[in-house]
Amino acid sequence: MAKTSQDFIQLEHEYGAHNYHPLPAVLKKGRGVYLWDVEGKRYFDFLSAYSAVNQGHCHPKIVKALRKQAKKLTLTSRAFYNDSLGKFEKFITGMLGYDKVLPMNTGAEGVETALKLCRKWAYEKRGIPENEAIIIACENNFHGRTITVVSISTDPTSYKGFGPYTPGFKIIPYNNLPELEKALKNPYVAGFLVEPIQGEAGVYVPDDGYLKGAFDLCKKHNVLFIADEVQTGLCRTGKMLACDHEGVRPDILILGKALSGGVMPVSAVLADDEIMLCIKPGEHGSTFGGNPLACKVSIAALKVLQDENLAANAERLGKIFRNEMKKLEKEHEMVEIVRGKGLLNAVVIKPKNNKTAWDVCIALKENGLLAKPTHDHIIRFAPPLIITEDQLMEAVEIIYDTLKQFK
Ligand code: IF1
Repeated sequence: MAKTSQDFIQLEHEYGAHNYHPLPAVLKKGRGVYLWDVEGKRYFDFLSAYSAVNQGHCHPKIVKALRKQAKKLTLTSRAFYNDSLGKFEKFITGMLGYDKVLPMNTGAEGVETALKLCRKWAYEKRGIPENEAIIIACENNFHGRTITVVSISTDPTSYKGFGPYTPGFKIIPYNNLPELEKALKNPYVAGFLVEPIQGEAGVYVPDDGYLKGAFDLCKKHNVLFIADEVQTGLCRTGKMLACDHEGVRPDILILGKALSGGVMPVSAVLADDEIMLCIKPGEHGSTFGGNPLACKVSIAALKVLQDENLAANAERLGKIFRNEMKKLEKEHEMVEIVRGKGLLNAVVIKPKNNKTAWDVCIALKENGLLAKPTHDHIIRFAPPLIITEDQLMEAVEIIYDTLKQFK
């Protein structure tokens, strides 16, 4: 009977695919900003399941909605109507200001749905010849793990060995308007898929004005601006959507992760009728997309974001966090730069005495804070958005003390 962390790690090694290299923390309980491992040790969660638990682990209001609906009706499939989907659709389209929403499950499915919508719109509304549509994406993107999505990745870890790749994409540098303008000269370009901040790439925040400039260029060429806000959306960067920082309203908006508060997979694509109605009945969907359980959970998760003013909290505490980390930049040679927006931040670690970001994360874990390096030298710090200033300062202390160990 597995009891210790090592027992559970061994079980996963023995019986599970080796498609991850997790930090050696075996977690059994989560509440708010905290996680507990099987030995009862408590941690600050500074990854938030990659921004899926913005509302904090096991938020009581979201769990209550889950339990209530789970006893009534969990899944009907879309072969029939149900009494929860319309309520969810009305709620989220009203909240975010779009005509319609197409509900799916994972973020990757949301991205695939957006790509299909864009292509359909290209052929039906833009008059681009069938099968000729081109969608522009950015270097160092991360949009998920399906074959079409890894076809546009520039990270060999994501795409190598999974070819042949889906055609119909053009990759350009991120945060580079002249390159976008050049690519838009191709009359077959139908869409531009972009993360408002590149999370996996290491929390790359583009220059102020990039999103607005890109949006305006897309409008000039009648090309759809498609925002992947799976990670940056839902208050993570200090606004409801990261695009809100520049007043950009994406033509197609992709959400996931915190759309359920981390309770179950829920994703969604929002667009206005001119785009959304290009997909006709029977042309797209999924077994679980828009299931009653997901709908009720998601309404509760969205209400928590609003009721607890999580965007404002992320904005305020993110500034405090970056100020504290910037002090570290001065004092500590391993801390190269700090960057981020709201509570999506990253610290670039300069390896010292062959100690890398991984070693720092192991030490952080020993000191009670969980974070994960992205690539070899960047540590993303993204706590649940419900974190208080006191909790944040306690976590900053842990980061300070841990980095001192590497002096
Ligand atoms: C893993 C990364 C983050 C995403 C954006 C779509 C998706 C993601 C901007 C797809 C998912 C997850 C996937 C997860 C780890 C995590 C991740 F490290 F992989 F890149 F957050 F940065 N768009 N990101 O960030 O959503 O299908 O996963 O629901 O694959 O290891 P999904």
